[in-house]
Parts: sequence; structure tokens; C-alpha cells
Amino acid sequence: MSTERTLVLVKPDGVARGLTGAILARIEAKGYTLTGLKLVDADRAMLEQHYEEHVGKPFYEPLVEFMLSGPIVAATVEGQGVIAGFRSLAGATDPTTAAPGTIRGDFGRDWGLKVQQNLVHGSDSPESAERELGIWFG
Ligand code: DAT
Ligand code: MG
Repeated sequence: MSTERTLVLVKPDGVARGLTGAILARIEAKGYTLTGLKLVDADRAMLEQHYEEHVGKPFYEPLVEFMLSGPIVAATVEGQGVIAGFRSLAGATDPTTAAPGTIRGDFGRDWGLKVQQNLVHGSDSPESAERELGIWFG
């Protein structure tokens, strides 16, 4: 397993709920290294690039609107196998079904919330990570 880097976002719901520290603590506790960290007010152009694979899906527009709804914490995270490893820490996309012990499973709420309010984003492949790091940290 090689040293990788990935993009982690604490989405607007995670920042608004004061969960940034708890989420970053799990990343650090796992032994990953934070090599970049900033608070970002994303604009639509960035989000359209970030979520280009989802253009045209029914959840695309609500997802972009949600990501525009408040500040986001963007982090560059490095470690052995961190791309899959962070997605494992994050848990399944839908917080309702995400396993206990994961970020989405432990902090996700399902009372009337949408799937996009799932606290975090993590890149899903080395190619996505480089592309997304360019958008958020380029
Ligand atoms: P992930 O964030 O786990 O990589 P994804 O890339 O498939 O998931 O989707 C991007 C985001 O879009 C996801 O974090 C939440 C939202 N989303 C995905 N599937 C959805 C659905 N069926 N309904 C509503 N929102 C959805
Ligand atoms: Mg994804």
C-alpha cells in the first residue's frame, strides 16, 4: 500500500453543527497527516467541477445548493492507503444506513434530512483525488 493523498471536505452541515474538530480528530487518530487545511466559501463554478460526475442526476442541483449554503472545511490528508481508508472512516453515503463507528454512522441524522447532508466528502480514487485537490487547493 502506497502513500497517497486525498481531499477531505467537512460539508456545511458538519461545520454548522460544530463537528469539524471531532471529524479531524478521527483522521488524526487513524494516523493520517493533515497537510493542508482551510475554510472555504465555495462558489458554483468550483462545485460544478467537483461534482461533474453527477451532472444530470436528480440530486445534483440540491447537492450543489447545499454545498453553497455555508462554509466548508477543506483538507489535504496523506497516509498509507488514505483514499480508501478515509472513505472507510466516513462510512456509507446515506447516514441512515452508515455503520456505527463511522463518521456518517455516528454523527449522521435521519430526521427529515437529505442524503447530501452527510457531513463529509472523500475522494474515491487517485485520479479523483488529484483532480479534486486541484479544484480546492490548486
Ligand atoms: P459519496 O459522497 O459517498 O462519494 P457520491 O459521490 O455517490 O457519494 O454522491 C455525492 C453526494 O451526492 C453524496 O455525498 C450525497 C449526494 N447523494 C448521492 N446519492 C444521493 C441520492 N440518491 N439522493 C440524494 N443525494 C445523494
Ligand atoms: Mg463521491
